[in-house]
Amino acid sequence: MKAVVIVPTYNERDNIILLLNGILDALTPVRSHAVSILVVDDTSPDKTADVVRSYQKKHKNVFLLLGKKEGLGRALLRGMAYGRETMGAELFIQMDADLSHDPKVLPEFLEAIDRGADFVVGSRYIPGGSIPENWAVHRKIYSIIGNTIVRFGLGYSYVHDWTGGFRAYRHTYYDRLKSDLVRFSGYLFQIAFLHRSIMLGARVVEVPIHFTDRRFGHSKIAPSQYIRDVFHYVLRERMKSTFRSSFFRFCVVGTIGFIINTVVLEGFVRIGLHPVIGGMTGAELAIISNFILNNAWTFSERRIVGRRMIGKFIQFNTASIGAVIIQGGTIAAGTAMYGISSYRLFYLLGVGLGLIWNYTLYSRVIWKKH
Ligand SMILES: Nc1nc2c(ncn2[C@@H]2O[C@H](COP(=O)(O)OP(=O)(O)OP(=O)(O)O)[C@@H](O)[C@H]2O)c(=O)[nH]1
Ligand SMILES: [Mg+2]
Repeated sequence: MKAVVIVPTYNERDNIILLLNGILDALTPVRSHAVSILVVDDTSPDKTADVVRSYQKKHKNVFLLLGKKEGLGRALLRGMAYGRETMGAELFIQMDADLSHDPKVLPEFLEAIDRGADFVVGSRYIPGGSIPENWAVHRKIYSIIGNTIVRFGLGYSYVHDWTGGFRAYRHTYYDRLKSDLVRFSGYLFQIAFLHRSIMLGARVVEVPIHFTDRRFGHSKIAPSQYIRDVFHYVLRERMKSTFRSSFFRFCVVGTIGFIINTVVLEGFVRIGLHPVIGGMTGAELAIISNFILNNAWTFSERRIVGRRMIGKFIQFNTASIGAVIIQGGTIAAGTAMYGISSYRLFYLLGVGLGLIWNYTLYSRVIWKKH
């Protein structure tokens, strides 16, 4: 596979040669992939680019892409665009230039890809991996808390390291996500790229890494705001996925149906009819409302249209009759045992039981996935 190692740099002149040597040493024995290196430098004032240019004279598979400083996320995207358009990259490897990422593990990344991984994550938080002992306590806390919020907040707890920048991924994830990713910067870029790739079905494999503190130069990423940004991301994504989830929509539609059902029941009781009749009529009207709203919204991606709707409505109604019978039966049994005045309690119980019945039939039968 044609692989491109993308190394973003900003003022890394003291590190870059050591890193390039390390990458070439580690990858020269690898035969299964044709590897090139692309340094994406944001015209560093310390003239990192000059050092790379002189290195290129002896190493034909080292490339340099210059740009203006727009942050790490943008630099990576620019590097990947160049990798795809000019270098024919099928696989990207991403690593920091400051010697925090040990190139010796690169062959392991490639082996994971060969075994079918789509997205390899260099992980500090699995057995065999580590964060620097000499990191200040606040930095350790930021990193651990940030990663824990993301892991459990997004609900993909099998991935342990979300914010690191030592990764390998197939080009498809860049191709499909590039326009979506421009709005994320810094650590959020790393989180969003991995998260969105997983949502597209990427098989993630973590390889343990020891993260060493940078030896030369200065850190560029400020931890301030970091936890807040991570928290906002997780919250926003969670709300989006909840709103999109069919069970949430089913509950909203069901609440509307419940209101219709209740108003009819109470109206019938008030004009002197038996609650069983009120309950069943209300339930039927709620069924009609549920069918229309679930079809238009809850299961919109499996929407039933045209003449099939008539047949489906009959099927839906038949299925929902189960809920009507459950509700009527619960009210009948309850009021027979505890007197007519207890009907509200058994109405609620019947609604609860009917809800389980309905959701199961709607998602498995009426709007079943094909
Ligand atoms: N091209 C480019 N590279 C950047 C930019 N910001 C950071 N980098 C590079 O991205 C990598 C990671 O940045 P670092 O500053 O090391 O961030 P960090 O690893 O979180 O923090 P320290 O290791 O403490 O410095 C390094 O190779 C940087 O040179 C940027 O705006 N443009
Ligand atoms: Mg670093």
